[in-house]
Amino acid sequence: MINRTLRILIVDDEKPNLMVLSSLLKSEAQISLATNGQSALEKARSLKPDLILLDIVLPDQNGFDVIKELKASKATHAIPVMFITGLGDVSSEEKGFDLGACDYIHKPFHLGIVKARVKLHLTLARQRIMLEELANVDPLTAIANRRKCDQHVLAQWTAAYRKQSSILIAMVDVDEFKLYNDEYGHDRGDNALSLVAKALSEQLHRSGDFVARYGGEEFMIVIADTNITGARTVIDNCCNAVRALELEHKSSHHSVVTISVGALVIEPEQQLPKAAIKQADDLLYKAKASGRDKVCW
Ligand code: GH3
Ligand code: MG
Ligand code: MG
Ligand code: MG
Repeated sequence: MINRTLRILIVDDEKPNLMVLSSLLKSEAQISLATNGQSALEKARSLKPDLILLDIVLPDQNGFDVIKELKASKATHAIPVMFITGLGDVSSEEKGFDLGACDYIHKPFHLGIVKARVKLHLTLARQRIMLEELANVDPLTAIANRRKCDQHVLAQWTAAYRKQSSILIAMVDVDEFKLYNDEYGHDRGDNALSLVAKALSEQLHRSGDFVARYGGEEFMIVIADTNITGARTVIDNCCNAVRALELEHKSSHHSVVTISVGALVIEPEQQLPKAAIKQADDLLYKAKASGRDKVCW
């Protein structure tokens, strides 16, 4: 199930069209409006709609140029665009599809047909969101999975390389978790992992902060644009937050569930992601060897 309302951006320079279309579609999605190409592009970037209804004849740039810009940008290329236009000739329609439109509706439009086609594209959007979630989210903890993590690390590394900034990579592992399962059973173990994931997420407030379940009882934290001081604070907060859950763990030396962390701040010019992850792993091993419930830098 998708837990958010879908969004449609309607772009048309004629106010009566905007009024008719928004009143027709407001029961299907949250509606935003734009009356020219520039504002359409801005709203597409900021609102990230699930569907754009795009007029072609607009006062500034035409709809073909707008879709070209949408498709050229990483932030907007996946948004389905449906033309709704007075240009009824076959070559315009063909051009619209060539440029990546998902549909092409002629004006004057028939209300029932517009609604039916919009509903179809919203259904496809919902299915796409669900597939993305299945591909990227760990079902037990509801945070990102390993697949998403690998993509994220690579994307952050590339961005940091370009900006000449640093990123934190931290490998987190729950201490003595095999013994936890042995003592309290697998279900309680699952529940503890969910709570640990939630505690870690709650310490990561900025938009560049990221946590994923990397494997069984291992998590990875990635923080963009950071320095060693900021990074240390966040990681210490994560360890404290897990300890503060006070999940009883009788067979552990620490008597509650704790984590060990191997962490480093990398400068992408000096280190590839794979080498950084290997180093975080080695540091984690050191944290384990030196008694657990520790962070090694
Ligand atoms: P260490 O402190 O050295 O990390 O010890 P550990 O026992 O945590 O490490 P080990 O690698 O020996 O065991 C990891 C345990 O984590 C064993 C495995 O059953 C448990 N685990 C992994 N994934 C899950 C899961 O999804 N649910 C539960 N309940 N347990 C899991
Ligand atoms: Mg127009
Ligand atoms: Mg482990
Ligand atoms: Mg462990």
